[in-house]
Amino acid sequence: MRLTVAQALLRFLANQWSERDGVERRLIAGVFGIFGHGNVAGIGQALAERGAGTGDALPYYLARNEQAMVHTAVGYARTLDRLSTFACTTSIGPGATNMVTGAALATINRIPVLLLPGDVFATRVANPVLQELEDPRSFDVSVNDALRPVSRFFDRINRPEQLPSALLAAMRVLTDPAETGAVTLALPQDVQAEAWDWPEELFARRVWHVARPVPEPAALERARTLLRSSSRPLIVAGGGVIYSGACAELAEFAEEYGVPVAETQAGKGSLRHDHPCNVGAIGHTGTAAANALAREADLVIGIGTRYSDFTTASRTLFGQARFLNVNVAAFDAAKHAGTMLVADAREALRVLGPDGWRAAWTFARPERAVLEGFTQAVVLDAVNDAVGEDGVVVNAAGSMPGDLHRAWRAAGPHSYHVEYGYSCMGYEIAGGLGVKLAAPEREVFVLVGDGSYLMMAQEIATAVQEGVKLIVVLVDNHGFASIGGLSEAVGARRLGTAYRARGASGGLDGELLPVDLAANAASLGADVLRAGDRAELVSALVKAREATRTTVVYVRPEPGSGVGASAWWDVPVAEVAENPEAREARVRYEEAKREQRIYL
Ligand SMILES: Cc1ncc(C[n+]2csc(CCOP(=O)(O)OP(=O)(O)O)c2C)c(N)n1
Ligand SMILES: [Mg+2]
Repeated sequence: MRLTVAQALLRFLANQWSERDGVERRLIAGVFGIFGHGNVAGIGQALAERGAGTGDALPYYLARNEQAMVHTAVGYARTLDRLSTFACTTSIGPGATNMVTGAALATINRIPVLLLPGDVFATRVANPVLQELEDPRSFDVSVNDALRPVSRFFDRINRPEQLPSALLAAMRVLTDPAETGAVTLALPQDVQAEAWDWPEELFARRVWHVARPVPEPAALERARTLLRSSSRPLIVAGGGVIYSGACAELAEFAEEYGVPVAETQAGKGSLRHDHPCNVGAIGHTGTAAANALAREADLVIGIGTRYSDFTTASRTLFGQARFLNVNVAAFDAAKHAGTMLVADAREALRVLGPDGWRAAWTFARPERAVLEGFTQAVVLDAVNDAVGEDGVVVNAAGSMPGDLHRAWRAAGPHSYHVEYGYSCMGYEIAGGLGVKLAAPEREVFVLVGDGSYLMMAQEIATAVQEGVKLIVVLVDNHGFASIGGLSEAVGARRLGTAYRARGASGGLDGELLPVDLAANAASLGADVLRAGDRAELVSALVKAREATRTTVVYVRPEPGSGVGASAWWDVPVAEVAENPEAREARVRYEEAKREQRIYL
């Protein structure tokens, strides 16, 4: 079949399916793209032609920023347990490098996205093309090489014949639960438009079976032996529990063997918040209840977790516990010199428990704080009520992720969507759009700080364009509450963390800026509601739920609402300093650091 490389690529993608537990879905749900000279005549032409020829197999979406469209693909794929995602097409140069941050976020969170940046001419006849990086040492380098370290598979299609094997490799990585992340196929702009005679079988319907590896018998025996020797086990449930669909099995295991379950950010919602075995969030942003257990546990059973420093309180949390790590990726299973059980979480939980064994300790569940005034904690509590049983909350960076991790009452595995692998300011609205595209029947509540909003608010226009309804709760505290607090704690005097004009002293300590973010949201096409206290917020949230259009609820809570941390986080403090706060902070830092356990 004679087609251009771009036409062949799209025809191939439209025929790829994922399958798990007998359910098939389109692996590539559609294409997000921003066009420029690097993709308009290749992928752009092919998309236009396919739209006319083959209906809605690969719908096209126009985003406002290339980074944002990768976030949207991540929000979508995470909501669908990584079984379906979007392709993202860009021009060459800035359009392509705008995706680097999105790619890093996807890979760090182990979420599949397919990136199709345009690239400089393979023939090089017309070079340097507009936006080409010229490396005097090698003509083989382009800006797209910046995507290599943040991609789990990267290839550049310099000749049409290279396309089929590159496509198969790309689909394999996207659908491999241990390998998945950003997959990049860089497409030189001349090659995209080049025709070739393709074998028809390239376009056959192809189903990618998403594996559920079962534990190796000997490894299972080692894990059971370890469990039998433990009387105070604690489960740390990570995102892998949710992606595997292992929540029911986790609940059964915890109940049957009497094991408390603590949750990471990605794992929050693995158990309902009111499940008797759920002791809440773990780590630096964890509950006092979970962290107390972590300090006493003799065995940590990590399931589908990558053990970030927030989870381990920078390796100060788990006293003298040993580790049993259930993970589909050997890389994660081997962490902390753990006993490795390389397997799908659901398959492992079904067979893991040894006969007659039961944990021999009692545990307390976290207590609910009493809330007053109109602090951030009160805002989150009111949003929590509005999200209810069927909504979803989305967030990523600032002071909210910690408060949410600790205090949010999650109704289920897909009701809590906090991106905390990359904690990327700007993910919130773009990611929320992806969540809503994946779960149109649910109300999606995006919580966004003013700092994050100012980085990437523009996808509100994309949501309006698509008629996709989001509820965005915009929390304005005039700057970086999170980093402001951290700055003070490390002796950096809150430098550069408030949105204030340059003042008489020459520093950024003048008047609050006359920036009206509510008006900004309205200008992007959203309906906007302002709320000044809890009662107004509650009624605004009711209105927002009833609305059919994207609605922004704008709040300015009182400062100082953060709940104190019950475990440490390693942020190195200046070893020498003139200011006394920094010197005092250094003393505290060195003291805390002594608790750090250098696991293998
Ligand atoms: C892209 C990006 N840049 C910088 C940071 C570091 N950082 C983390 S939180 C934060 C401030 C967030 O401000 P805002 O969204 O207003 O939330 P608040 O802390 O006020 O709750 C910064 C700068 C980040 N996480 N992501
Ligand atoms: Mg802020």
